[in-house]
Amino acid sequence: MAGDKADVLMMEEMAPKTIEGVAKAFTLHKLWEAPDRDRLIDELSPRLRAIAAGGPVHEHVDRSLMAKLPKLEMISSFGVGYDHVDAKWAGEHGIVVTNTPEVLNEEVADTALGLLLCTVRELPQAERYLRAGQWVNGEYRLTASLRGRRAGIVGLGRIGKAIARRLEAFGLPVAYHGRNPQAGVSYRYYPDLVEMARDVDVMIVITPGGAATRHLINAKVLEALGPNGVFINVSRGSVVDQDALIAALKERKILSAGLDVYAHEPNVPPELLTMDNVVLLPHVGSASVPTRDAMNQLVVDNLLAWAAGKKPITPVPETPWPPRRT
Ligand code: NAP
Ligand code: 8YV
Repeated sequence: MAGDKADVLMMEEMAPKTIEGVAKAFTLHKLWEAPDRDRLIDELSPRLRAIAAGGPVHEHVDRSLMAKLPKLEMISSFGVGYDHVDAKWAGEHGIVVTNTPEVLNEEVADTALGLLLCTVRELPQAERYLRAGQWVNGEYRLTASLRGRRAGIVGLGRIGKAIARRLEAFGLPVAYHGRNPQAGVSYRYYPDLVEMARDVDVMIVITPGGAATRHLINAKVLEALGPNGVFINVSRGSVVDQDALIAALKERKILSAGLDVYAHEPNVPPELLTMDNVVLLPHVGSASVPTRDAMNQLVVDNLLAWAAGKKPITPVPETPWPPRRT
């Protein structure tokens, strides 16, 4: 087998640079182009050792797929969040999963702050007002302010800390909630999310998605955030009970929301589209050319490291290296 290119199954259409990078070093199989996906997977089953996953569709790599691929060793996933991959099962079955952390921290934090400013100061609404030619009829209405607010971050990880630094620069006191206090930070830690929601009037969510955080933000949390509360979600749509959020916005239980992520992307509930107290982005947290380039390169580099018999650059915590079956 020496000299043979390993087969790599790509789950969805990734960026051209990733497709090129994978195709150069491996035999690439494009699942999204297969006329019969099950048949392609059956054909590859005796020899497939690696998968490239992640992208706008978030095509799932679940245990039923992995169980069909007895030679599978490696899943290189695009994006820092990997809730579309059953990493626990992979780790237990000797499969390493990699993601693309760190290279997007500052970009996503910039987006979060941009979204916060747009939401509080209604900047997209004001621009729409101008474009609609309404300025000549009078000034845009006065808005809420970021001044005097206290911020609570849900998930003070890599990106959460980058958001916190920006909030500090904007003069906002920062608190945070997570399962554990973070080392090396002086921000106030709240083990109880509702208690933090009561004490802040800006809440920014930046946890992973998946079962452990599903509907972490519910009606009770939003009610505690209160009628002056600004809610920002740049994590995953699954982290928020979307119906409860829509109800809280409608009933003015919170002031406004800025959202980059939704429960069923790319579908956005029509009710949100008609509200004037929300700012809606189409999951663009990391979506700049240089940051996406760095993420795409890391997808390829992780595969190359694995193919060279080295430790992949960014394995996720659920999948130890060297791999072992448990
Ligand atoms: P990270 O460094 O792993 O940080 C995640 C943080 O969430 C940690 O502080 C963790 O603290 C906390 N957390 C995890 N599970 C939790 C739970 N059940 N309850 C409360 N807190 C919990 O990850 P990151 O690199 O900052 O990325 C975070 C997430 O942002 C990604 O997983 C992804 O979903 C999202 N993201 C979105 C975009 C976008 O385009 N909108 C871009 C990049 C990332 P504890 O372990 O102490 O709980
Ligand atoms: C990705 C993200 O662009 O890294 C993540 O977790 O959410 C984004 O940066 C997204 O996963 C791909 O659509």
